[in-house]
Order: sequence, then structure tokens, then C-alpha cells
Amino acid sequence: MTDVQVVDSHTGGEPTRVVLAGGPDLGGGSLAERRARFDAAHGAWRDAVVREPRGHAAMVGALLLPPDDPAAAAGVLFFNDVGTLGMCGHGTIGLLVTLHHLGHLALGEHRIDTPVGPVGATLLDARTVEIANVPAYRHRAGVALDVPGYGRVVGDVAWGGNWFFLVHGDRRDLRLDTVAALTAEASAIRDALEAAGVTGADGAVIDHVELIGPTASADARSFVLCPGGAYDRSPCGTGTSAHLACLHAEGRLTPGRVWRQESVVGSRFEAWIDAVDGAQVRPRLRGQAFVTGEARLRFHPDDPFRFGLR
Ligand code: PYC
Repeated sequence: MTDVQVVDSHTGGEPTRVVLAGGPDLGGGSLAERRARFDAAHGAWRDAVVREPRGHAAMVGALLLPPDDPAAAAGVLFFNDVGTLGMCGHGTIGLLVTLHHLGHLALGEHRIDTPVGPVGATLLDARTVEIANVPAYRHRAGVALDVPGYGRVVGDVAWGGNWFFLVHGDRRDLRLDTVAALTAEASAIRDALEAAGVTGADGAVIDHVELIGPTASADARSFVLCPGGAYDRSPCGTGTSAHLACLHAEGRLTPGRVWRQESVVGSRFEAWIDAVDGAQVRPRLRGQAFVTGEARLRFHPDDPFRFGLR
């Protein structure tokens, strides 16, 4: 395996590792087709880059690729410790800040292509990015699940660039010191979704669970369980987008009103609905990232863990 050149950043505490060179050859075709090839054949490379000992369970990789549209600033494939993501809000913020840090991207508006469609991303200053995400929508409302050990749980299924099951409640336990219990609860909900055959559109797996409650310091606080079992340290851009779609469907959020969503570590995104098209909303969100490191990852052929701890 050849060396991999990366730049690390964090967005509201959630890490992004941008891969600048050393990624696998995914051939031609659309980003969705290249994502499918990555999923089918490059799990070992993915694990080597984001898992321990070079990364950890919360690390999200961002593989730079030629865009679908040559007018776009970049194409990107986001991946985590178990697979790929459709879109990633915190990762897009990290990507723009990283490209600017490297001198590859000027302040202003850019198009970034992802496997689930183009997103607009405006670099407002060296650290602040505003994203016009892919359209978001609520797919199913009020889905009741029997969750072993937790009883009846009711939530919504929504798309925000990834699939989410969102559970709203008057809960005050969405804190860093309760992360282990929240992870167990959200994992049980995800298992129950699978057991009950609840999916997103076209049978898509719901791989993110979002628990939402009130807070005095923002409009909502959320805990988001990511596909591999880590929790999102940021308020989760695609999760916030899915939440906006649900709020709009319930008549609780009008276009243009700023919604502040806070993570369990207390980091915040500002988000709002830019436009409405039938059942779909176009979310915009704003957040900040900081570059934390630049490295060349090396993989010695004798290293038994060169493909990560699996
Ligand atoms: O910010 O959209 C997001 C995200 C997805 C998974 C982790 N972060």
C-alpha cells in the first residue's frame, strides 16, 4: 500500500481526514458509481486510513476525486470506519477549510460534488463555511418501535444526505457524561429498526440515529449515533438537515428562521431552510473547522496492523 497524504481538521469536535494523494483508483463514471466500486473493493484501504492505530472510530475520511461536473471545485467521497457516507456536513466544512489552508481554494462560493448530488459550499472566512445541502425530506412520521430494554420508541425517518431515525423528547440527558448510555440506547433503536424492517426510501438502511431534546443554549441538542457505533461530536450536518425537514413537515419551522442545533459536546451549527419544493426542503447550515495536522500515513509490509484494527 502506497503512502497516503492527509490533512486533519475538526468541525465542532468531529474529525475529518482529507486524503490528498495515495487513494485507490476508482476508475471513471459518476461519483455514485465510484462510491459503489470503493464499497466493493477498498474496505482494507478505508480501514487503514481511518481506524486505529492511525485513526479512531469517530474519524471521517474525505477522499478527493474528480467531480462529476468539471465546473465543480472538487468531488468527494466521505467514508468512516465501516463504509461510505452519502454526504457529510461536518466533513464538507472541514474539506473547504482544509483546501483553503493549502491555498487551493479562495473565499467565496463553490460547488462540491458528492455521490448523492452537488452541494453548494461558501467559504466565508478561513474557518467558517456555509453549506447548501442536498434536498432533505421526512420519509415517514411517527414510526413506533418496540425496543428491547427501552420499551416503545416513536420517531421519524428522514433523509438529509444520509438516512436518519429521529426521536424527539423532553430529555435532558444528552450530555458528554452520558454518551455510553446514549450509545447503547441508540444502538438498540437501530437494531430494532432492522428487526422491524423499517428502512428509508427504496429499502435503504437507516444507519444514523438522532436523539433530540431541549437545551437552554440553542434551539435543540442532539446525540447522533454514526454507522460504526461512534457518536458525532459535531451537531451532524446531514442530521441537522433531516431535523429541519421534520420540523418543517410538522409546521414548526418556516423558511429563513435560523435554527441552532447543538451537539453533546456543546458545539453548534446554525441552520435554516432556504427553499421548499413540495415535500423537500433545501437546508443551509453554517459551522467552523480548524486544521489540526498534516501527515503522510505509512504502511510497512511487515506491520500486522497496516490495514487497521479490524
Ligand atoms: O456532519 O453530516 C455530518 C456527519 C455525518 C456523519 C458524521 N458527521
